[in-house]
Amino acid sequence: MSKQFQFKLVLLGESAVGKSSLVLRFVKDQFDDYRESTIGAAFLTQTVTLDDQTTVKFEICRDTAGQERYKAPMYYRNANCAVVVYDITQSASLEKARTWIRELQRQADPSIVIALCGNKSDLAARRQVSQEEAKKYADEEGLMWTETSAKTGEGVTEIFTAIAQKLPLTAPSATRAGAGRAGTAARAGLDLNKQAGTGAAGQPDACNC
Ligand SMILES: Nc1nc2c(ncn2[C@@H]2O[C@H](COP(=O)(O)OP(=O)(O)OP(=O)(O)O)[C@@H](O)[C@H]2O)c(=O)[nH]1
Ligand SMILES: [Mg+2]
Repeated sequence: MSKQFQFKLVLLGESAVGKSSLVLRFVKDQFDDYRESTIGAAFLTQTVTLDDQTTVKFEICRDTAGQERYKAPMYYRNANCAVVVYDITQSASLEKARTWIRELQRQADPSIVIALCGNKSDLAARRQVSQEEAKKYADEEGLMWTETSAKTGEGVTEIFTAIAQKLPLTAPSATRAGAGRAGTAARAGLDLNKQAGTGAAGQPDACNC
């Protein structure tokens, strides 16, 4: 019997680091060089297939504009996982990411899975944040870490798949990650199946945050 798990994912980070672009790449496999700053919160879904039997559907909600920080607790309340994004060409954006992570560690559900994501890896020639520095910080804090490019697609599927693998898959259609980190034993043959799932991938939907 196949099982579908559902988790709420939020993206946090300074304005213009590429949060909306990462979602657009993940959900629709598109990129827009002139993406406008997010004003409202869009709600999208995308499904990752872990194996023949198991799919993880992400409700990607509260893709907030970086400026809207004062509304933060609303955005990550009930989130099962968070992608905290910085721009590898802007060292100040890593500082902002650290602030978000501290806040999540203090205020979010203790079982939240946090991934630190250095976006714009295609702009490595303008790099201000070294991989060593970011990885060291992530290791110290026990976070997942990777670099991505929403522009080229590098690392994007991988970060969401890695999150899906780390989430506690204990009950079908789980909407809360309240069951600890159980059920994360290694699963072979990971792949992303963008067509899978019950909902139409990429379609805005009602947000129940
Ligand atoms: N070169 C490059 N540009 C990127 C990448 N990701 C995003 N951008 C560009 O960076 C700018 C900001 O991207 P957004 O996705 O709007 O950033 P955001 O974090 O959602 O910004 P706010 O909604 O204001 O918080 C846009 O011009 C994007 O085209 C990337 O991986 N590489
Ligand atoms: Mg945005």
